[in-house]
Amino acid sequence: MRIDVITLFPELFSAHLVHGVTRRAFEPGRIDVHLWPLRDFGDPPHARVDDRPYGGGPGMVLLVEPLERALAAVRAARDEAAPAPVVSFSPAGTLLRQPTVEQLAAGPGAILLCGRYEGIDQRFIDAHVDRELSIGDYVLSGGELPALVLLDALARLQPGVLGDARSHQQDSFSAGLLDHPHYSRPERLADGTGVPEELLSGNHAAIAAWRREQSLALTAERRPDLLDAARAEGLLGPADEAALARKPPRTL
Ligand code: 4FV
Repeated sequence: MRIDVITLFPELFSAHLVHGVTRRAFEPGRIDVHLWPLRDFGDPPHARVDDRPYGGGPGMVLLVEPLERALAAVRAARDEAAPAPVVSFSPAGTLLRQPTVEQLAAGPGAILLCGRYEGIDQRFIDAHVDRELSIGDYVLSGGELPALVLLDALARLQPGVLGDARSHQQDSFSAGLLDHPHYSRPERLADGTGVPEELLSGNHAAIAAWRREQSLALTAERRPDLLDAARAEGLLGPADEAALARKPPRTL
């Protein structure tokens, strides 16, 4: 998969691509990330990429022409058997959710456009942007962090990236539910706090049942919207409904 990133701050990406469990995803042949400094496509003589907004008001707006030059260079560099979608990031975008990540992971990659300042000239968005994504209802100073969030979520889905493929299958949301709580050594803390005995039973069926019940209970409490969606997608079985009816005590 190839991901091209058009950004004023390519240096914000370099560190993330070489650290942590996801670094394996960015090795050649997996997710090929190409960083395109927008300044390289700025208007001569001063490589200008932004200007004041028509109608006045605070801040600056990213200009159409430098962005179009950058996009043309990216398109020329990608062998576009299957043209990749242009994705930009703004609070006005569709909230990024796991199904969107899985959809992008199954495709030819993407061209990520990182805005800055007040935003991007709307004419560029109308003419060239296929998807506008949001990572949440707050205002950031640029699209780089949302782009890194998407890259991290994509990386986790690359085969062989997570030590154990089950990891992302059991991730929150991949089963439509929030993840169950996790415990590790010591079995008992200095203050006497222990670990749910189900997890110490060695009985894998009982452990799986306990974890499922905890996921259901936590999702019912914190994200009933997800539970309704999981129910609508047929992801909940009779045992799940029985567990929900029992309202298993949550350990958290
Ligand atoms: C944002 C978000 C976000 C808006 C103007 C960048 C900023 C600035 N993007 N989810 N929340 N973007 O705040 O995706 O250019």
